[in-house]
Amino acid sequence: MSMRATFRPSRGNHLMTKIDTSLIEQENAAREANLRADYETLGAQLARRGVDIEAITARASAFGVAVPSWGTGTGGTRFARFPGEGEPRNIFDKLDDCGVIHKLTGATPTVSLHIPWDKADPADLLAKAAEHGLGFDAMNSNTFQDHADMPLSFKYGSLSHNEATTRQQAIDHNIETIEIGAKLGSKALTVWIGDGSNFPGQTSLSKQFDRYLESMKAIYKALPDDWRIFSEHKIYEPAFYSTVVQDWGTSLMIAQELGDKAACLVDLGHHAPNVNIEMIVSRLVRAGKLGGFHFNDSKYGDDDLDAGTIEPYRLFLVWNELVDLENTPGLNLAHMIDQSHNVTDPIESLIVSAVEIERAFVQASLVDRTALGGYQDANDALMASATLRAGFRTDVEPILAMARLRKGAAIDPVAAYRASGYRAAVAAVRPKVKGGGGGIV
Ligand SMILES: [Mn+2]
Repeated sequence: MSMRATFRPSRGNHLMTKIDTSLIEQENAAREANLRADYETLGAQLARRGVDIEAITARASAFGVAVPSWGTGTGGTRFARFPGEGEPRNIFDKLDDCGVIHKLTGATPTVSLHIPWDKADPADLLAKAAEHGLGFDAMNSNTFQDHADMPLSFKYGSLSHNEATTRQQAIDHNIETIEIGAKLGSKALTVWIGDGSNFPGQTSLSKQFDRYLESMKAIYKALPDDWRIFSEHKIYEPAFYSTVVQDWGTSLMIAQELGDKAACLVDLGHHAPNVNIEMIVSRLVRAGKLGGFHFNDSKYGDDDLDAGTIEPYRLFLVWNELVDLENTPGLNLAHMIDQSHNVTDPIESLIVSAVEIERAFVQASLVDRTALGGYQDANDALMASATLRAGFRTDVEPILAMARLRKGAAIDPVAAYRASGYRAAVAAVRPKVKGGGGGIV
């Protein structure tokens, strides 16, 4: 498509595409003494609880979550998008921004791409990713909007469309996304569709789901042996009456019907309000069908707010299940962020979000599971709950910061980012984008 000809990686000029290592060292030098004092104090406190701080710091160091390429640009709502300064112009700018996030946090070693938005020559993508030491996580297909180079419209559906020709177009796009991903070292395809209906009676709920399953089986057949396919459910939007893959029950049916290479992807914002998401985690792990996560936060619906900003305890409880079940045979989870940044610098939001997701993981790692099991067996609800919350209440910032310092990332990533002047530098070469209609949500 036309983007392919236009988007080329910039080489050999003076664009700022990285944060200087010396700047991070300088920023860290100003904070290192205080960090070491805080780390020692926390280490002594954890030792009294029978926890070796170094073992926890090693877990924090090994932690990684994928950044979504689309998260580096300003998102928007159905009503409007207000672009920021120095918005990435293409996937190569996005990969530069992802490189900045990883260099400062040391916690985002992979990027999740979206086709067609990120379509480019795979060799160029690999070269740009290598510049930043980045790899590629799950690929995302897109049949929730029309493509300039496709003859048929997805207005009335894609994989579940009532016309076989439109379903085939959607299947072909998913297979092309797999083929691009295979060249990039990705090992999974995430499928989320907007198919559904806006009026009762508009479509046959049963036939529509049958058509969807038939299409997914065709995509499944095209998966390389070492690939997985993730089914991502979402309760509503853009179809507001019914959605084909609306909840984890349907997602589980899909994964079970497709086969061993199929699993469910849970997006934290894709549920009805107050749904017990940690229980869904537990059930899907039990079924051997939890494949991955899209982290974000929400207040009312699929808000795509920054992880940990609204309900940090819920994020902790999800991680508590994941840590509790982490030794389940065959469990292999893809952790990804899926957020829309409307009023912040997307790089700063992604930095803070990655750290908050890691924080919840580390706090969950502090839960005394032997004591918790004992209280559960004794029906001591009060002490069981208190044991859980002891992990959540612990300020693990010194552990997170020490893990970053040791891998050459920043003790205070947002402060280092602001000190670098990266946004102003890229704004000088990335033309200002005009605001407009609704963004992608
Ligand atoms: Mn998602």
